[in-house]
Amino acid sequence: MTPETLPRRTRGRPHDTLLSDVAYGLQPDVRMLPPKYFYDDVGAELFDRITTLEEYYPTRVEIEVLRRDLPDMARAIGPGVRVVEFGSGSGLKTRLLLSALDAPSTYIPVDVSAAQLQRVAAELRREFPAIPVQPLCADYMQPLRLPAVRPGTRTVAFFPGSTIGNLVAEQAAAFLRRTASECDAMLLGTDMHKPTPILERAYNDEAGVTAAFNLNLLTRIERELGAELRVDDWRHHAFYDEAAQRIEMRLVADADTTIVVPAGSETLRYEFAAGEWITTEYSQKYTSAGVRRLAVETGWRVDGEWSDDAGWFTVWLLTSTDRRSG
Ligand code: AVJ
Repeated sequence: MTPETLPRRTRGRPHDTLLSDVAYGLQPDVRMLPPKYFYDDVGAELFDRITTLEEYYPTRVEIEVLRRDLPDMARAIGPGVRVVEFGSGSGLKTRLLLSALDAPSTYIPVDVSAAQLQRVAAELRREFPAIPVQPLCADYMQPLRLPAVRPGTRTVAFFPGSTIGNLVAEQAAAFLRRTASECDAMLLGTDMHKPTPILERAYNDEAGVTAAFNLNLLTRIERELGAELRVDDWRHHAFYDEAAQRIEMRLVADADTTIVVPAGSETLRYEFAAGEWITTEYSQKYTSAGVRRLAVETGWRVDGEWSDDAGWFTVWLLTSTDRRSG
């Protein structure tokens, strides 16, 4: 397994692994790691802390919109729906949604972490004894295998947090096209384009929690892959790329440094000169017109748009134009 052969060998793998994605992503002409690997136990904890930071407005503002407008959203969605959440729904947003809906038939959290799913399922069953919880352990970026449903029951996807912003345009389009064939409706959260200083503050908090979240990716690679690297040689960098309308997060080498990754019988070495970087996350910001265009191009109709007064964050109700039911 030499770096030169990896792109071919890893392309289109059904199950990406940390090792294959690191071996591919650290190559000199790639230098990019998928943000999904941020969320080990430590990373999930750090992300929870990010959502409570004054600078990080998206979670707070989305919850504000949900608190105010969920009655409206629930009326538009209708009674008896099956809710499929992309992500394990550990938080307040899921509770607000399940409380607002009229007699949801089932709640299906979809997550790759079985442990996380079991925790969430146990909590929600206790809190919502009338709603069957059927966790699905899966990568929601792959086609879903949802359980069969009684004819007439509509399936509504819940994808809050602007997590869709981690996907580049063509991935987001593919994801929406696929889910339009799997679900009847979607409640989607998107973080909106806004002045650069506000966005850059949100990803460069004073307390350094976002920096720790970014750098934890290196600690994870060190621990889980037995890699040799020096975390202290790296620093967090996040900026708003106004042309692309997205936050880009990087790990920047502060000194010449090396990452050595054991891979079976081989050892992969990646050299970085001071100032070189690895891109670790894109976080796309949207305009209303942009979301509308993306939705109609991927098999959805826009049936609702709810934002805070400043227009910082929007929750959308999309209805699939790709299915007969509903
Ligand atoms: C969970 C992907 C929506 O992009 O704002 C927060 C992750 N990264 N701070 C985002 C994140 C740095 C977050 N998403």
